[in-house]
Amino acid sequence: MILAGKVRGIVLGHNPAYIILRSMMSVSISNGFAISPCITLTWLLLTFFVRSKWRKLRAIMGQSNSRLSEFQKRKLIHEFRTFFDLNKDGKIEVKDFQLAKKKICEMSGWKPGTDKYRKINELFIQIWTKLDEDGDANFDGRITEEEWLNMWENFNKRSLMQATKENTDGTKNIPDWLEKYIEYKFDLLDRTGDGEIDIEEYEYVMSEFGVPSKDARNAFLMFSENHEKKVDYDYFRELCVQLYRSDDPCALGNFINGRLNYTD
Ligand SMILES: [Ca+2]
Ligand SMILES: [Ca+2]
Ligand SMILES: [Ca+2]
Repeated sequence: MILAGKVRGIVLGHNPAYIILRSMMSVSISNGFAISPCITLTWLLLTFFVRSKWRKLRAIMGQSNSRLSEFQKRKLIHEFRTFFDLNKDGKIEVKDFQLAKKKICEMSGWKPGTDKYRKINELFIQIWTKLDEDGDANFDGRITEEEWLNMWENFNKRSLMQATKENTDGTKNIPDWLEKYIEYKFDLLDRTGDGEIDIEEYEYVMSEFGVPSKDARNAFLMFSENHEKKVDYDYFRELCVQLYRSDDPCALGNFINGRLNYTD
C-alpha cells in the first residue's frame, strides 16, 4: 500500500515524505490504531531524510539536463555574429581572428614587428586554438552557429554537474579561451590604459563593431549603474561572465556588448 501510494504521489508531483506519511496514516487508521508518538518521531526523521535526498536528486537531475534557454541562445548568437564572425560568412575561422588582430593593431597604431603586435598575434593564436578544440565538432577548421551553441550547451552541462558535486555556483565558470578573450576585450576597450573603461572609450570601440552610439551609451549607463560603478577589469569580467553564462534577463552583464534587448 505504501509503495502504491508513493508511486501515485510521485506521478502527481507530491513530496515523497508527504506521500509516505499519507500511506502510513491510512495503514494505521485502516487497522484501527492511533498514531503513536513513536510513529510521529519516525515520520519527522523520515521527512527530514527524504526531503534532503529528494532535493539533491532533483538538483542533479535538473542540472544534468540543463539546456540553454532561448534567451541564452539569442545572447550567444549575437556574440557570434557581432564579435567573432567578423567577415560575416556564418562561421568562425582563423581568418576572423586575423581580422580582429588587424582591427586592434590599426586602432592602437601597433606596427608589424613591434612587441605589442607580436603579443596580440600570440594571444589570438592561443584563443583560436583553444576555441577550435572546444567548438569545432567535425574538425573542418570552422565553427558554425550550431557548433557554437552545442559547445556552450555542453559546457553548461559539464560545469553545472561539476558544481553540483562541489557545491559551488556553476554559472560562474567560463572556458579558458574566454578568459583570455575577456582580457583582450578589456584592453581593447580601455583605450587610455588607465585600468578603467569610460563611456567615450566604450562608445568608440563599440562603433567599430557596428553598435550604434546611442545604444552603446545607454548600455554603458545601464551596466555602470549610471556611472555609480567603476568599470575596472574585475567588474568587466563579472559582467562578461553574466553575458555568457547567466539566464537572468535582469543581469546587468546582458548589456556589456551594447545590445539593449534580445527580443528579436
Ligand atoms: Ca567568419
Ligand atoms: Ca566545424
Ligand atoms: Ca580608460
